[in-house]
Amino acid sequence: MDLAGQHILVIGMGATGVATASFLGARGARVSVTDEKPSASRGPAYGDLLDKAWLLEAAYDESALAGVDRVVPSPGIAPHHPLLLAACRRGVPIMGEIELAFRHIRAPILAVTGTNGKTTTTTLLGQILARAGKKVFVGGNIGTPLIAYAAGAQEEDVVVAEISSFQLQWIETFRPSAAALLNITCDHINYHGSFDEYRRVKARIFENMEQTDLAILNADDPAQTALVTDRACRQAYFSTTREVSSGLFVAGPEIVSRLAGFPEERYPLSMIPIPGLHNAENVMAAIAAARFAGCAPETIEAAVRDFRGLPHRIEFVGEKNGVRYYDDSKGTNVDAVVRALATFSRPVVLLLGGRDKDGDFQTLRPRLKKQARAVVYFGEARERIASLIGDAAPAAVSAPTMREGVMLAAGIAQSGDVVLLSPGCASFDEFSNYKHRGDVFQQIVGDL
Ligand code: UMA
Repeated sequence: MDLAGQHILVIGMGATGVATASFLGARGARVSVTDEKPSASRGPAYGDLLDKAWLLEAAYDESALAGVDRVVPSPGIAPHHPLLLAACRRGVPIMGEIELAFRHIRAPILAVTGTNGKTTTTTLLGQILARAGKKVFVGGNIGTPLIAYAAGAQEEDVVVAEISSFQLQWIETFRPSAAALLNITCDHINYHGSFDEYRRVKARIFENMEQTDLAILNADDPAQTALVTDRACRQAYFSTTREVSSGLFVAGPEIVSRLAGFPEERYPLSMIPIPGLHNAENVMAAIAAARFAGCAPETIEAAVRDFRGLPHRIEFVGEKNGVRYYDDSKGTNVDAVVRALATFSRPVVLLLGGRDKDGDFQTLRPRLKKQARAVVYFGEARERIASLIGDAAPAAVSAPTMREGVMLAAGIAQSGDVVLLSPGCASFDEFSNYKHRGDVFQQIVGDL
């Protein structure tokens, strides 16, 4: 794609926007940039752009579109953002960062998407490939934007990319060699407008895939039924509940792999060191992609055995007076809370709250009834959530901040219980992100 001489507007100057502007500028484009934040508070990486001759700082309004050939929005810019609506009205093409990166990346891309489990699966897949001796870049929604990789030397054999629905919004030709869709449950409705639209955008990950490519799907997820059956690419399914003819499934103490083109293989479930059936799903998806990429079963098993999981995902923090504390700060939607609860057989005191994302909290009712000793509602969303499901657990209390919530939980929990931070909400009411929330939680627990 020839970018020289083009005038491109990049919206949002976070990690993606700054990397995109640098990429475009280095290829001879004139780059206008805009952000709701004033220039001075856009961070040091943005500051480094300011001396570039190709950079133009534009106002955060429709005037930014004057004379531009194309718009590249950051993933966080919602599709109904006024600037994007104005670009559509004026006929200015919109291209996502993932699309731009794809057009310049040489290595095959193994992509992972889904509402929950993306980061775990992406990380595990990266570790399996590295263990198999491949040079691998792991990036995308997990951290380093793909466009930053596209800008570099690109010496890797393979790219493992975590891809969010936000990033799929503006793709055109993006075609991963293999793509796993782990699950689709209610999330990001504020951004996409409806669950159907969210589901439609998620499924776009497969839309350009061809016969030699592999789509990996969850056979147990009703939201995925019939998503790819009409596609040209190969398909592999995974299931924890039933036998599948092409793919992987859990049978007793084993994972059975029946991938097309491979002999039947078996992996012990006990090789998976991270708890929960949802992690068996993540591992099966990673196995399918790793076998497709040429990794041997022994290498896969060894890498899975050594996998230690990720911070803030049902992470054991410590034990105090017989109560075990777990940090699942990454559990920012209701489905993640259901999954986290399902990993425990002990009574749970659940910390739920933060900034509401319009989650369907009613779906927690059966789990809370079965497992919760109490729920502590905290943060901005506490009143709304309590008004919806406050009667679902035997006890319910409420605290304005997470810190006060943890103190209440510590007072309620009895020896043998679990205190679980799995907030089902975003963190931005009190913290800069979920990592910050998890770090603070761990600090509070450490101080107990
Ligand atoms: N901004 C505006 N107007 C808006 C919204 C944002 O000007 O309406 C500006 C903000 O002031 C800020 C910039 O845009 O300066 C932020 O852009 P961004 O939100 O796209 O964030 P990036 O820093 O570019 O990070 C993005 C992903 N963020 C989002 O999708 C919200 C990161 O995923 C990703 O790691 C990174 O690109 C590299 O690919 C984070 C995330 O929360 C972890 N993702 C969501 C999720 O996992 O659920 C999808």
